[in-house]
Parts: sequence; C-alpha cells; structure tokens
Amino acid sequence: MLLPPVASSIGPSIDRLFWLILAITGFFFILVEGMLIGFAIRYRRQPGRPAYYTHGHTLLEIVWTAVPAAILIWLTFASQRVWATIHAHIPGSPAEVEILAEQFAWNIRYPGPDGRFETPDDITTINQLHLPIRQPTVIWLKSKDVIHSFFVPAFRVKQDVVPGRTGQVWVSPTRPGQYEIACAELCGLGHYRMRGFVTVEPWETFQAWLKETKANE
Ligand SMILES: [Cu+2]
Repeated sequence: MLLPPVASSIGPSIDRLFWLILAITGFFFILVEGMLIGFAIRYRRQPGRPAYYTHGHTLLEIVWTAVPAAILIWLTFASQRVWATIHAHIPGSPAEVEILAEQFAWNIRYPGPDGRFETPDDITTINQLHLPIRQPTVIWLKSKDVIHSFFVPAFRVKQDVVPGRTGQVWVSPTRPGQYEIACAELCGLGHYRMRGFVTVEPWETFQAWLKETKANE
C-alpha cells in the first residue's frame, strides 16, 4: 500500500506512530479546511448584507490552543519512547558492519572472523549489504566527503551520514528478501546513482555469502 512492507523489528512501532500522527493531523486538516470553505461560502458578499465586525470568542480560542498543545505534548512522549528504543536499547550481542558513504557509493565492510575492523580479514563490498535474519546488527555510518543519508525504507531506518562523525543505527531484520538502500540526502550530481541493496537471509546463507565475497576480493 502506501508504505513498503516492514522488514525490521522496530518497523511496526514507527508505522503505528506514523499512522497515529497522520490520523490526528488528517482529522483536523479536514475539519479546519472544511469549516474554512463552508464559512467562506456561507458569509460571502451578498448585496444588501453589511459586513459584521467581530472580536472573536475567548473561550473558543483557549480551547483550540489547549487541545492541540495537549495532543502535541502527548505525541512527544509517545515518539520519545520509540526514539529511545531505536537509538539506545540494542538487544542481545549485536553483529557489526561499517558503511562508508562516498560520492556516489556505499562501501560496506564486515569485520571478519577476528571481529575487528581495518584488519586483513575484513570483508568488503560495494552497494551490497547482506544481513542475517533476526540478528541485531549495529551499522556504523561514516562519510568520506559530503553529507549522505542512509535510508532503508523497508527497515524504517534513515540516518544522516556526516563527514567527521561516526553515526550509529541498529537493525534486526524480520523478513527475508531484498530491499532498497537509498541515499536520502541530495549529495551531488550522481546522487541518483547511490542505490544499494540489502539482502536479508538465513544465517547459513549469510555466512556462505561472506566466504564467497572474501574469496572473490
Ligand atoms: Cu549520497
């Protein structure tokens, strides 16, 4: 439908928040715009009817200020919980992968058997990220040149990749398949080419892919 199918553990809570906010803002949008159009028609200029000057209605103004304020404060707390889950609580012992964004590609690096980056047993690929299913994985995000944005719509993950800083996101894929990685920051003329794929697969297939990739390096 409107959103691509969810393929990560955090996806459903983000979607819930999205639909909740869309429902609230959609309801008020239709209400307010409907009244605006209705009143514009009802009180349009008519011959023989003089203009009526009104000062407003204090109680009504207090209500339409207080109600949205209360809703916004409630939404802040609701989003804060989801935000904390996404950024703070990484479940279990996560695997790690590093992605170095550059104009115009995603350089992907796995730490290899020793579990450390920048060693000879690292496994590197370009634009092809593979992740084992139901394994929480931390993705370290770095940029070589300009600001990029790591966006996997199916995971509901979007994080700016800023030069000079190491960003962090984590994901626990829940659905096997192949999904798109897009750069969501206009990063130069070749921005449109910054398209990658993430393949979610069972642990054994993932390990076999790592071996094969290492052998072909
Ligand atoms: Cu980019």
